[in-house]
Amino acid sequence: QLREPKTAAIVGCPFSGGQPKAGVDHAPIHLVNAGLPQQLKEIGWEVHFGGHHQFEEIETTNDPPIGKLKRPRLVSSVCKAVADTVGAHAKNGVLPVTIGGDHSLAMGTISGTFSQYPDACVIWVDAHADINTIETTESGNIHGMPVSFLLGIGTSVPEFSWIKPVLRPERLVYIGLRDLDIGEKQLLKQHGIKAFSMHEVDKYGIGQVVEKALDHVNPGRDRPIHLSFDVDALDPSVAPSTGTPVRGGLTFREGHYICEAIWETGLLIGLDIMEVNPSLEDQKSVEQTVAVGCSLIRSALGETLL
Ligand code: 4U7
Ligand code: MN
Ligand code: MN
Ligand code: MN
Repeated sequence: QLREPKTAAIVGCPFSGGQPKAGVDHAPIHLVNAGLPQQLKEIGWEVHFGGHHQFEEIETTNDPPIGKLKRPRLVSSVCKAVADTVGAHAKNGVLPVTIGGDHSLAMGTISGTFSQYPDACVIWVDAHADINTIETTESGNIHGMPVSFLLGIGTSVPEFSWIKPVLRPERLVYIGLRDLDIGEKQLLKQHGIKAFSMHEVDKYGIGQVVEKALDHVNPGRDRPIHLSFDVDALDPSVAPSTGTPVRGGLTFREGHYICEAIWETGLLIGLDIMEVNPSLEDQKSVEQTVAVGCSLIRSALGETLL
């Protein structure tokens, strides 16, 4: 499906409207300034990067909450623009590598890749399930909700009606979960969604967890894979600069192993690296988190240890 020579497009999304903390919008600039485009060239990719997304033209002055949802029109418009960009890259046989920004952006990235690969599956690596609906959300922060929109569960919100329910519950699997709201636990059960929490990572080891996760969403190893990686899946000692850190997360190697194993399938068609926030913690933590973001991307794009 991907063209030769293998080509990646860096989709920088300086967006923070899906959550309340400033700074997550600066992550794409930091990852690119840390040398990401050149690093990908060095591992054999042709890289398209035409500057970061500009969301300025999007109207934000009159955007009152809908139910509890905060900045709903802004988030929707931004994600729609991202869906169009990511969808165009997918159509051209280019691998879209989206750098957030907050995780609400995945409504755009997954809508984009699934427009071209409707039989794809999603591997969602996160401390959180991001599956709250307008009924279950307590925070109203839409970065905790993208999965519900993609599944089409919960009362539909007209402002988001462009999002088609492209994702089926059996084509979604989580790795790394450890901080779910009560309503989210119920939704996972109700819809029979497979999840490997940190408990399963401890029990089976990351190698078996990734194998089991792939067996669930991709038993024939023939479906395209979209990997949506929230850096808060990693332990805060590994990725400290993120908005909603939760202790007890993936080690550096566990995180990279997931990326390496998905690359090895040869099925990766979309990648998101979300929720790096260079305004949080000290400078050393920021540099560490930005570097981890870059190295997760390199691992998912085939960098090998030997
Ligand atoms: B992230 C939360 F309540 N569940 O809905 C919520 F705990 O993209 C957190 O995974 C969401 O970082 C975290 O606000 C969203 C909360
Ligand atoms: Mn800022
Ligand atoms: Mn997330
Ligand atoms: Mn998270």
